[in-house]
Amino acid sequence: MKLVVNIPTYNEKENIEEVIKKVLAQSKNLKNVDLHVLVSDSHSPDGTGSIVKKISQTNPRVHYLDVVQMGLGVGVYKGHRFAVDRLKADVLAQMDGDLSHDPSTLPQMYEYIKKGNSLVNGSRLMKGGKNMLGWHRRLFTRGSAIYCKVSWGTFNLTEYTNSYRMFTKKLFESIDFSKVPWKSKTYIIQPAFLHAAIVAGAKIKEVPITFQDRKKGYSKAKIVSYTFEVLKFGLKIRILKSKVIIKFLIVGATSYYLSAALLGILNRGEVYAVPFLSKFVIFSLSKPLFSNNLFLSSVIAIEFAIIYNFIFHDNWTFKSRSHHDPKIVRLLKFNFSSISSPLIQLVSIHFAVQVLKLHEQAGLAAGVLFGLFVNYFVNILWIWKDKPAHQKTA
Ligand SMILES: Nc1nc2c(ncn2[C@@H]2O[C@H](COP(=O)(O)OP(=O)(O)O)[C@@H](O)[C@H]2O)c(=O)[nH]1
Ligand SMILES: [Mg+2]
Repeated sequence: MKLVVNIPTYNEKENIEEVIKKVLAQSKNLKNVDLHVLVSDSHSPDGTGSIVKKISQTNPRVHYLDVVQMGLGVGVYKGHRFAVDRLKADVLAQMDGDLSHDPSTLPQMYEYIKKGNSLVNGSRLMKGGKNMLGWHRRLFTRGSAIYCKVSWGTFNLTEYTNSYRMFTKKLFESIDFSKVPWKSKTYIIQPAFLHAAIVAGAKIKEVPITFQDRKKGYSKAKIVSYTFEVLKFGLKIRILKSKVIIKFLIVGATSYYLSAALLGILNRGEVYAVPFLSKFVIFSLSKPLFSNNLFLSSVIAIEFAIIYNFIFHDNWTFKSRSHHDPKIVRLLKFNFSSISSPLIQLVSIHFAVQVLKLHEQAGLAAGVLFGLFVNYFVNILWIWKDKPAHQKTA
């Protein structure tokens, strides 16, 4: 089993030799592991490159890669790519090149990989973890974690902006890097890579780590622009996640207006601009189509709404989800599940009036909202289940 620890660097001449030595010293705690170190350097002007190249000439476990362009994400992505393609790594790890991360956590991370996890995330924020940076950096770490948890909906993960991690080659290969902003000049690669791993179906385990402040050299973090990118990234994910719900509500609202108009035409021969305000007649026939046959008109209008909803949900709202059942089965399931809404509304109206002594409209409003909620989940858990298998990456 070959493990390559990728260390992205920019101007780390005071630290890099000691980091390499300390990582390789973990060999004794990593039984049956062929441990290698790769330094992915952004052409540091301070001579980091020549120090690493010199070590690599005498130690075959040490490798140097000049990624040329600036950016932590460039070092991370190109370094791992090189580790997989050229060094034939099976397992990949990454850590900072300034001794902030303690290499003695590597064996524990590796144990979790061996147990079947595809990514092990070092966390300063879980029980046992520590962050020894100044208060404003601790605030950034903690604030980002809360923000990412809420905007991504990942309440099981505690840490998002750290870069001490280990993962399998298989996971790395299953990530779509065209969607990861690895060329950015901020450190957005750290949360973005984690998110991409989640999307790729990673099995994640967190381990507590202590993050020491660097003793030598200087920090290249640009916290203001990094904060801005973390906010932007979370917002993008939230919007993408909300898209399906927004489509679901648009289809529901338009179907209500169309079926209200149809009911009016069938039952009375009139369409109101606002469904139940007869003052605003916008269309009128000389004679209703089903001259006051309320039952028949209602059934037709309701079935029209169900079919309308089905067509749009099938082709638009839930288009990217599984269409595993034949169309007729999906339509029948949808018809069946649509009955739940009026039933919920009926119970809700009676419960509001008779038990809670509230207005009947309050009962209806609560019933409509609850019915929508139930319908949405029945749709995604029963009719348009999950993503198609070919879109699953791990
Ligand atoms: N390849 C590469 N590595 C970088 C770049 N900027 C920072 N790093 C490395 O990323 C790691 C973390 O950077 P650091 O400045 O210590 O940030 P901090 O720990 O958040 O204050 C260190 O190993 C840096 O040398 C860059 O532009 N390219
Ligand atoms: Mg640092």
